[in-house]
Amino acid sequence: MKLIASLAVVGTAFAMASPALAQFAKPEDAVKYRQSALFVMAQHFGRIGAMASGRAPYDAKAAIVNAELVAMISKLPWAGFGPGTDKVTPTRAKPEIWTESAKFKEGHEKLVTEAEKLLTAAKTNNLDNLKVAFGAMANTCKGCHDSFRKE
Ligand code: ASC
Repeated sequence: MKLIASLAVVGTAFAMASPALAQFAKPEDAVKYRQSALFVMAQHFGRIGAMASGRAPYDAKAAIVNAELVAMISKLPWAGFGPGTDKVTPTRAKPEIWTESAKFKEGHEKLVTEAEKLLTAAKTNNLDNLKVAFGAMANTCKGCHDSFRKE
């Protein structure tokens, strides 16, 4: 009984320490996953950006569809930055992601919040609201890129 209880404690601790990596067969998959998610998010965010900057005509329905995808996808990449995924190349991920993990977490949590605000703004069907929320989210993207992404 004692042994089972100890194993349960170890198992729980392990699950809490490495929830992210446990989802991937190998570190290379985690890196491919996070890069893919960031790429797809950037495509949909970029379509909103085109409307916000006037490079594309404002289409309220398209803005909502893209913002829904951005809000959903914004939650995904972070699971791919688990322990042991810092040594996989090629990557522009800086070591600070793992040495300043609290700051990194704060950044990606802020991104998810900004993405929700972007969706809320898109649903107002008002281009000015969309522009404001797009700018706020773009700044959040940039903040983390400045600290945690190599040029
Ligand atoms: C984008 C995109 C990013 C961010 C960033 C904002 O559209 O692909 O990575 O915005 O450039 O500063």
